[in-house]
Parts: sequence; C-alpha cells; structure tokens
Amino acid sequence: MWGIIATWRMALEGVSGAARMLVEGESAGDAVEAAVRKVEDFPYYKSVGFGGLPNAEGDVELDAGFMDGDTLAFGSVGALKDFANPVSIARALSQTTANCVLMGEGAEKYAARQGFERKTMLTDRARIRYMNRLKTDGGTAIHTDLKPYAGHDTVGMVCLDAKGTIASATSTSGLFMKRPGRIGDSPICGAGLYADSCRGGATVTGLGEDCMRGCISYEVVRLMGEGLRPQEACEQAVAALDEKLRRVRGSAGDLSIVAMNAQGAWGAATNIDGFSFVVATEELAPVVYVAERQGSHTVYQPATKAWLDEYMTARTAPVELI
Ligand code: SD4
Repeated sequence: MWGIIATWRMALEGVSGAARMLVEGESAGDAVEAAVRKVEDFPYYKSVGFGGLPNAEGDVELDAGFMDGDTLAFGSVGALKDFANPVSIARALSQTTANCVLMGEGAEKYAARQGFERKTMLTDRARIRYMNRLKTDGGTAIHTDLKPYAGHDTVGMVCLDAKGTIASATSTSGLFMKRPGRIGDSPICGAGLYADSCRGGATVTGLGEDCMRGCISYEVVRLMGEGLRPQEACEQAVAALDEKLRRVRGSAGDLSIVAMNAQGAWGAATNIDGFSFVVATEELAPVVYVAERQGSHTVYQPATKAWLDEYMTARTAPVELI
C-alpha cells in the first residue's frame, strides 16, 4: 500500500505527481520532496516558496523541514533567504549526522556550499501586498498579535511508499509580517511534522506558536502508536490542544493536521472551517477534501467544482497597489 496526504488544495498538483512516482515504486522521500518543490515553485501561492509573503522588513524568509521515518533522520532550515527550494536543503541536511537544523545565515552558507539554486523569492505580487499592508497598518511593520491570515497555506505532506517507508515534509514563508528571524513550527521536529515508519506520520498547519506548544505532530504519531486510527488520533490531539490553549491562554490559534499510518489509513482534523487537504492512495485517485470542525470532531467532503474554481480564481486574481 502506498499513499500521500497533504495540507491545503495547493498540494494537488504535487500530490498527483507524487502518486505517479509511487506507482512506479519510487521512494517516499523522493516523492514527498518532488511534491513540495512543485508547491514552492508555483508563484501564485502566497505562503510557500517563490511568491511567499515577506516579513515585517519586506524580506521573504522561508522555513522547511524533512523527516525520514525509517531512520528518524530530520533536517530543517529556518528564516532562509534567496534559495529556490528550501525543502531540498532540509532534506540534504537530514542526511547529515549533526548540524542538521540550520537557521538564517548559517542555512544560506550551507545551501550555497552545496550548490543549491539561488533565487530572489519576492515576487511583484508579494511586494504589492506588503506595500498595501504597510499602508493599511499606518506604516507599523512589527505586529505582536500575528494570526494566520485567510489563505495562509503552509504545505505539509506525509507519504508512505510501497516498501513501507514514511517520510514527511513541510515548506512555508510563515506568517505575513512576522518579525525578522521568526521561526514557526514547520521546521521544528515533532511540532510541524513527524515521521516514524513503524507508526505513521503527521504534519500541521496553523498558528506556529500554538502548534509548537502541543508538539502536535508528534502527539498524533504517538496516539497512532497506541493503536488509534489516524482520524481518531488527529481529532483527539486537535481537540485536546485547542481546549488546553483556550483554558490556559484564553484562545487557541488555527490548528489543522493531517496524518497517515503505516498501513496507509489516513485522517485529518481542524479547529477551523474551510481547511482543505489532498489525499491519494493506491485505492484513491488524488482528491481534494474540505473539512470543518463539528464540536471535537472534524467532518469533510470532496471539494465541489465551484469551490475548486473559486480557489484558483482567488489565488490568481490581479493584485493592485492601493
Ligand atoms: C507558521 N505554521 O509559520 C506556519 C503558518 C501556517 O498555514 O501553517 N500557515 O506559523
């Protein structure tokens, strides 16, 4: 059995390509890296890779992580500027025995030494959104109460190949107008992603600071290891962290998680409405689902054609200076 599950509609083309690779017997690591690169390269997604929204100083700083569930090898980069495919740098780092989590300048030096492609990641569209935001915020660049904005779409994927290897990967530009140097959950092992080929993998999208507080990807894998089905594990972990955050902090940020176990069964849970995700397995052609919270449960259905059309129309609409 092979399978792949990923956060947000944006993953569809990458997941479809990965599914073809998995049919051909390629590895989970190769498939998930190729799938995430596809999202990073698409300029209309404003929260991953090329076209990602900048930080408070107008610089695009990218976070990405990669984990191999056979060996627990983990690599990540944070606040990385001017490289085309952070996920590939994270994967290369996962193959080193130490120094495998690098941030900022150190990550850039490593990427340059390894010959990764340099690229200016700020697009005209992203620059216009930044200028507009400065205007609507009266020129205040630094925010202390950043929230994920509508259309905040960190890509996270969990992939199982026919040999039983699970790999997970993430990539994001993080929160729009974040402080320079801010790292979210996406490059943090156990928070943004986790993979263990004996139990399963999970990856999350949402408010990074809150995702980290619950080490939520690890928690879902841990629950699957105790025998919970992926759907139960996702729902239980999201409901527990959401409840705890509300109780001890007064509010909970967005938390949306997807998971797949070692048998290729999958699940998803969210504490918001309108969380989309993509799944493909040996038995299921790539499909986009749209999920919503119902109490402590999550329900989802395949996206309608109208929903899919509107998604792309919104992302590719012209952006103008205000
Ligand atoms: C972050 N978790 O940097 C990311 C943002 C995100 O969908 O997931 N957006 O906090």
